[in-house]
Amino acid sequence: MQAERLTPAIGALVSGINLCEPLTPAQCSELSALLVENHVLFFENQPLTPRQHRDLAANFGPLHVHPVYPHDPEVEEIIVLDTNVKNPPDSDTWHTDVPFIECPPMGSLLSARVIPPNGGDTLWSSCIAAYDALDAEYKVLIENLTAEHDLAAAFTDSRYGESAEAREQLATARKNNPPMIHPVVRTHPVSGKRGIYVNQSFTTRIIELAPDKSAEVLQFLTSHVARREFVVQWKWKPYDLAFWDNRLTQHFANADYLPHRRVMHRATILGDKPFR
Ligand SMILES: O=C(O)CCC(=O)C(=O)O
Ligand SMILES: [Fe+2]
Repeated sequence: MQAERLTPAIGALVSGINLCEPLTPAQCSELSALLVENHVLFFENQPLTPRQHRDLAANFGPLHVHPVYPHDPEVEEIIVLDTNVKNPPDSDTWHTDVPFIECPPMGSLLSARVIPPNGGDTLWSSCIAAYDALDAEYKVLIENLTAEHDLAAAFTDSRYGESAEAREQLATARKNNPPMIHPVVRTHPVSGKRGIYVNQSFTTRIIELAPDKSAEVLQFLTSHVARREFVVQWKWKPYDLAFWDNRLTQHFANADYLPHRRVMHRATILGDKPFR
C-alpha cells in the first residue's frame, strides 16, 4: 500500500490495495493509521458491490442505518444518494455525517457509481487544521462551550416531506433522534488532536451563549472551517472510493451538475461519544 499526500492539511491518494477482497488485520490497522494521519483517503478503481462495500466498512466498527436517506434494496447499511432533476442534491453545505446522535460516526466510505460528465466534486476540510489556525484568545473563548446538533435542521419538511409517507418517516426520525449536545471543541480519540466540532448543516445553537452571540460564533467557526487552506477537493471517476475520518473533518458536495444524474453509495461507521 502506498499513500501520496494531496495537500498540506488533508487528504491522501492510496494505491496498491484491492478493497473488493477481504482485508487482512494488518491492512485494517494500516488503513486506520493512514486515516488518522491524512483525515480522508481516496482509492481509485474499486468496483465494490453493496455487500462488499458494507463488509469493507464493517472492518472498522458497527454500521449506522440512516433514518431518512434511502438505502440499497438488499443492504440497508448502504445509503443510495441518487441525485437528479427530480431529487436535487442537498449535500452542498459543510457538515459532518450524523452528528445528531450520542456516538456520531467515526468514518464514512463513499463509492462513486454514476458521475456527471463534469462537476459534482466533493470537498473535505480538516477541522484540526482549522482549530490550530485560530488565535489563542479565540481558543479560550470556545474551550468549554457545547452546541446542539439537530437532524431536523438539515432534514426539513420542505425538502424531505413531499408525500404523507415521507412526512411520517421524517416525524419518526425526529422522534428517535432528538437534538443532541456535543462539545464545540472535541479531542480526536486516537491522535489526541483537538478540532472544531460545529457545522453549518446541523448545529443550531451554542448552549452557553445568548442567541446573538451563539449565531455570531457559529457563523464564524463554520465559515472558518471552509477556508481553502484546510480543504482538499476530489474530482470523481466511477468506482473511486473516499474514506473519511468523520470525527474531525467536514465535507461539502458541489451541486453544479444538474440536469445530469449522479449516484453515490455510502456506508457509515459508528464512532464514540465526543469529548473535550
Ligand atoms: O455526494 C457526495 O459527494 C457527498 C454526500 C455526503 O455528504 C455524504 O455522502 O455524506
Ligand atoms: Fe455527508
